[in-house]
Amino acid sequence: MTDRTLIADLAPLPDGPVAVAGWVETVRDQKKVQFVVLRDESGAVQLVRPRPEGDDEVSSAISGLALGSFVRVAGALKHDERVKLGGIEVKVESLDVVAASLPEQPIAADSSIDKRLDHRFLDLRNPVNALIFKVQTTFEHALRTWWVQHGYIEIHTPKLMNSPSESRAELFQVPYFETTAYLAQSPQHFKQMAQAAGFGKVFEIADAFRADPSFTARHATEFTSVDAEISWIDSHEDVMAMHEAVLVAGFEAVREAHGEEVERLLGVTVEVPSTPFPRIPLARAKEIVAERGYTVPRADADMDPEGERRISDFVREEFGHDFVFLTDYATSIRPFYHRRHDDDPALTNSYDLIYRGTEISTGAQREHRIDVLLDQVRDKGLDPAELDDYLEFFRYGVPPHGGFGMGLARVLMLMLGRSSIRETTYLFRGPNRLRP
Ligand code: AMO
Repeated sequence: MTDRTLIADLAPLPDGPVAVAGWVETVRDQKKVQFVVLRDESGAVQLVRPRPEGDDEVSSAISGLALGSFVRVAGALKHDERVKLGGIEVKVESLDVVAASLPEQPIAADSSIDKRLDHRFLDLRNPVNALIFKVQTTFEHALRTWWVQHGYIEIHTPKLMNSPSESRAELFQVPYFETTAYLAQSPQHFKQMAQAAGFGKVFEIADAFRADPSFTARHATEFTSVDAEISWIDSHEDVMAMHEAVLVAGFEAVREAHGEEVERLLGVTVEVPSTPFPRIPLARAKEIVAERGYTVPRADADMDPEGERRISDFVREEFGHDFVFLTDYATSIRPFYHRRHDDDPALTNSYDLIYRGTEISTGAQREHRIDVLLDQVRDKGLDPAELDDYLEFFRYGVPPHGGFGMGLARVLMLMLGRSSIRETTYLFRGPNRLRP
């Protein structure tokens, strides 16, 4: 490993010799003194070099630096309150260009998102963008830790399947030797299989694929889905209670590890939600937005994005909360595997979780009784033969169970006040984007 001190670790050191390495962010090449801002993955520091009479090797190297080049520097650390960047500077004694950059940077901080994505590796050198993925790491880690502490088993389900995992819509097909495979739209079948296997409580954080041709700020063709599934529940209420608890653990960890930096770099306060989150039946939510002047286009349809924004405004005003569970979706707009109400088969034991005006999750109790499940498959016009591998899980006894799926990039987008999941996905995939 290169012998270097991380820039973030310089400040507590006494004045004296140090070695640092990073890329050149700015150069001010003045007659009497040269300044360079050097950045590594931890932060930035000012390098300074008084210019000798007649240039020497080091001053010539600094003059010739292309922005973005990676350099290694040995020099003397000096604390000086007048230095705006952290009150320290490094007086350069030697400077090696480890890897020179091309002279022109193809993007700037204000380039279009499409251009930024074309050069994503440069875009992510911007500490504002890198911070998003530090937050993601902390958030994911906190969810995983919460689940492990509560006795969950982590599973990795296959992404190549012989049947659709959700519906025939939005399905990627790939040639698979003599047959055709489908890319998993969710781990739905296999997280339920874990309940038939007696695992009790499982989670998975993994990619899901949807051949969704939309260009909205919240749709991708490949996204990270955060999934959990638990047995021995009485209703979707048990799933919601787990869902909100694990989210609180995630938000607390982010606030503690990055709250100050998120505020400084992104101008956003990380707010840990209180529990329980408000719950509103979908039918009532539609009435509420109608009373407030917006009619969701079709009575038998899901909330549309405008309806989601409006109900979130209501919940913020009424309950001071950023989250709301919309519950009890109509059977007609839910998949065959959702458990229907015992006393009203037109409604399901299900929910969507809306956060700051956008759906981030769907959850439900599942139908675990094979005879009822078969009826529901037929009722939806599906062919039981095509779902036979899935249905087989239910032929040997499965406890009542339920779970949820949540889009990771959507949570981060809303938590960090970003305008699109293109910014909160490491490498976004959409209908027009298959590179880099
Ligand atoms: P659903 O299809 O609602 O439910 O997906 C769950 C969550 O996944 C995210 N999501 C997406 N994110 C980005 N781009 C997309 N194209 C996309 N599609 C979905 C959303 C959404 O709320 N199996 C069920 C979940 C369950 O019941 O356990 C499912 O997949 O945040």
